[in-house]
Amino acid sequence: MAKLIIVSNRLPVTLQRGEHGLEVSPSPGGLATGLASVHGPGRSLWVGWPGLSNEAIRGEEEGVRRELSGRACLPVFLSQSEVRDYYSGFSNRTLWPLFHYFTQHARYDRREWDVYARVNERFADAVAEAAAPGDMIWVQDYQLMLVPRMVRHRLPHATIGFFLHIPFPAYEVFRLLPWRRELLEGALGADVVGLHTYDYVGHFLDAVQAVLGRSHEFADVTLEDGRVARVESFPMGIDATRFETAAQSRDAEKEVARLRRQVKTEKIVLSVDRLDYTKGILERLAAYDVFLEENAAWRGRVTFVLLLVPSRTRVQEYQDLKRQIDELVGRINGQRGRVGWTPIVYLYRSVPFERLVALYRSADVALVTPLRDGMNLVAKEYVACRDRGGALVLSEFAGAARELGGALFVNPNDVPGVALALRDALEMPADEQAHRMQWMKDRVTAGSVDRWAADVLAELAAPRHPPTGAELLSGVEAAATCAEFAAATRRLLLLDLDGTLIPLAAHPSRAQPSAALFSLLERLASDPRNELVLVSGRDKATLDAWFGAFNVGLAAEHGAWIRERGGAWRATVLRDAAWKTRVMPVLERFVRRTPGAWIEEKDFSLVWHYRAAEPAASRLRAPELRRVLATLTANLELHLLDGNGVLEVKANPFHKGQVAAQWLGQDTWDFVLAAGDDRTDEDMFRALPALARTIKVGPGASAARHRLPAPGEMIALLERLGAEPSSRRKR
Ligand code: ADQ
Repeated sequence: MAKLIIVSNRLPVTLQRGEHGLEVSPSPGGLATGLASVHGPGRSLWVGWPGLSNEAIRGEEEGVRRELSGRACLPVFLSQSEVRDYYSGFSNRTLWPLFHYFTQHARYDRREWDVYARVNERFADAVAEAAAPGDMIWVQDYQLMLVPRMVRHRLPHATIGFFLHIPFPAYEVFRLLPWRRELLEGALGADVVGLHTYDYVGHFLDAVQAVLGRSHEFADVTLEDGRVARVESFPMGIDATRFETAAQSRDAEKEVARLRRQVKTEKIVLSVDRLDYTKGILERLAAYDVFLEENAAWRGRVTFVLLLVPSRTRVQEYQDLKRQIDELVGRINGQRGRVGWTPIVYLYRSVPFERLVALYRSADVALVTPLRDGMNLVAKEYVACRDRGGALVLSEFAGAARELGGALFVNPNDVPGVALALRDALEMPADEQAHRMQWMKDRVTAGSVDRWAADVLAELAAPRHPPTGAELLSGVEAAATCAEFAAATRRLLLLDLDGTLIPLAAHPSRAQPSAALFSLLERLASDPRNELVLVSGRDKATLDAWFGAFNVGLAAEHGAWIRERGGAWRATVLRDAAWKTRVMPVLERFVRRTPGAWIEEKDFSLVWHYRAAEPAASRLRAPELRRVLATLTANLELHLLDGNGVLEVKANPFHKGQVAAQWLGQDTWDFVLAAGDDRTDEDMFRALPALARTIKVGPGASAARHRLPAPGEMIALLERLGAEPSSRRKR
């Protein structure tokens, strides 16, 4: 039976050396709990580092393997120096700071990069060895960005997903990396590249365009080998039910009561993070200090519980930050505290789940103010633990801000602004708190982590685009084409002009059919067995001037106008809604996140109505949706219209696919040939049956069966058809 192979830096269990030798305990963090629903013996295999270096487990490797294999885990063993260079080094001192816009902390060390690449190879080897045909491989996060491509090399036909848990930065920041190309190509080894938000999707696509020169169609990137990688946003959630149930339990109640006895102030403000410079901890403390300074009435009535879990303690920046936090907490408590009141209760440790839930439950305000955060699950956990009240102050730079519309948003660099938001949160009327919290709770419950994993896996399981190789038309195939043509009596030829039969020129007015081309087309058109249709983006006046006297069908402006043989020009009203199947899910997502918004479907457009939506929600979502749609539809013939309370995506209803369909339906053809060179011709190729002879002229991915290098070769092929000896011309 096919299985899922999850690949991450750390396994969901960690090895430790205890009193009785090696011990196994669950790894902390959201990923292990998040994937619990899909991971288990018989269903999946988890490949990762077990948390102890080779030196520490020397001689016990086999035992470790056996122990882990019972938990469906496959270890990748790393030496101390590899952990230092690959993990603490390149992952956490280059990629982590850079992707969070901390360019001043990022260093570019060639040696560390080499080790990073080598360790990634090791992971890819382990995956390739463990994978059986049909398995799905899902690679996690920035430590393993090269793995998808490395696995693709080893297993060209594998189904591979990649998910980045941290932000993908704007191109101007990403381009600082000396290894930007390798990292992008690495990730694009996957069939599906997942990111938390559409902003990151946009940044990723920008980088792909700028660094690799590859454009995308609705976030589908076509690669050199014709493979298509889909880039998509999958906002990760939490196990909301687990938090909710625990928060309502009797144990939690007891724990809350105990906490309340210890913290005697009227209100509790809480923050929970890994100790990391991206989390904005110093700025948050400064804001709390300003809040106390400016709101004398609150002094003595509020306690700030600052819970930090130790993280990356061997990295210098983290040690420095720890010292600065210690000092600042000491200074604020020393200066502002008094007998009977400590403004900040500072805990530097990991707390068990039940305590964490009780803390969320007792906090009147959660201050979640990272300077940058891929998602931030703490914000969601707080929401899941609340009943009615409670207020969330949330940084606009956390991915979670895209979903939790009921929060009070802050720019964490704006210290007075955060102080103000904290006061507003503490003084917010109960009914407003309840209303905002309910709105967020609905979101957190609907977007659970199970759902997230299921969505990613469903996308991975979805059939991919057919391979778009378009092989060079060989001599044998050319001969076969001629033979088929000769044997046929009802032949349809759909030919594009510019770039296909007429070489492209700097300006369209300079590109003209040659005398030889005119005579070739005339010859083909005069054979009664042939139906020749010239399908162009040119206007009808130009086509008339060139071919008005010919016995051919004409389609101008990509099919907006059609002239059948011997007929007059007529406007077409055609419809095709393939694009809607891609745009609709995006609009639906935004409807789910924007209470009161709805979608209207028209023949040529989809409309996202937000006039009746919650004003706070639509203020946030409408510009975001506009940006998202602009990015996704950048290379398609779709227009985006900003209306009054509406956003409309409108398609050009005419394209060459409809021209092809129209002529295809007119007769029973025994030979169909279509040739074209650009994106607009792809619609034509896709509209034709598999047996049709479709030819892409020039380089680039295509849905056509075959390819010819340039118009010269295309004309030569048509010359051969026109001169076919067995063709008995009746004039
Ligand atoms: P993190 O940077 O670790 O994750 P976050 O999403 O907030 O950030 O997750 C932290 C987790 O650790 C939460 O589940 C929280 O409950 C727990 N935690 C924090 N402090 C704790 C403490 N003192 N005791 C016990 N538990 C504690 C990275 C990215 C995020 C992204 C996640 C998931 O940086 O942006 O949301 O991955 O993709």
